[in-house]
Amino acid sequence: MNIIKTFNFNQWDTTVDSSVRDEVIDALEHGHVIALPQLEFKLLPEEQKFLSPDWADKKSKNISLRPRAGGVSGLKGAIGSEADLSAIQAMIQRYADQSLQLISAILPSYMPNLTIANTSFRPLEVETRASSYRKDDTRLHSDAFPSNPTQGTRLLRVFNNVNPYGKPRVWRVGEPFDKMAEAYLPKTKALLPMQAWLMKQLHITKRTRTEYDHRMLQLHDQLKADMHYQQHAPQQSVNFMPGTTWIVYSDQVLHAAMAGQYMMEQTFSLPANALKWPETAPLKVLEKMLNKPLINSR
Ligand code: AKG
Repeated sequence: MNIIKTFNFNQWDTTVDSSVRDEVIDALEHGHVIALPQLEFKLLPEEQKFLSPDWADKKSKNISLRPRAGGVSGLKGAIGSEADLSAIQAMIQRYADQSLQLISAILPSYMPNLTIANTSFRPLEVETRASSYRKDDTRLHSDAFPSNPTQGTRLLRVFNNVNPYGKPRVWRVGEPFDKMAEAYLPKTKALLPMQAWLMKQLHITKRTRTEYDHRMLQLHDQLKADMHYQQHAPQQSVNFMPGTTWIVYSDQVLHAAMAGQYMMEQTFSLPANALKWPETAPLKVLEKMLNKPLINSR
């Protein structure tokens, strides 16, 4: 099965027939990557100078715009004038706005329940020497974050390769989430009593870690630790060429970033119940396998 589903949209505010919208949502929710090779994020002439690793604080790797906190983080301290700071912020904000336009055009049923999360610009070459295996995104994984529990909401991400030298963003994309979970979920454990409460009190987590988050994190870590899985699991390599946009549920699609430099990324979140096919959400897949609820019903 080719996990990449390609469409020829070339406008962020494209007009799409309902039959094509159905194709997009069905493929996306069933774990395909939606590739849009003709949907370019155009940098303005005065923004070309931001295509340099020198702008990034090497510790954070991403230059991020946080919708709630406002402002840009991850910029190297002493670099740039006030004008540069506003210009880089405007560039990232334009990507956020265009990504939202795109979702509104091709996935309009999501709009009432969509939350806009961080937008990032990644000017560094994909890191091949991560500080620990858990942080090594060259290993296949589905997204789960130790300090940032999603509590079951989906992670919908819109990427764009803005490399000016023709260099692709090279990913590996793995097997379907449920196939991986069948093998690895039995090796995960439930939360200990008080564990989630304590982590929240100690500010280890930004909000309460649910059993869902706890199991997703263990799946993430186990996969990254298993070099046999990394090398031998079903997978395909994909080159996302400059000028390509791709959309993916990164909590579901097993992915690894192998090479590339200069990429834009927008994250949205969405409750599992707002999907057209809620049963495809990792939350529902894991709840079905364990035969119990994994989040407190809210
Ligand atoms: C992630 O953000 O989860 C990744 O695996 C990195 C994707 C990329 O940088 O291309």
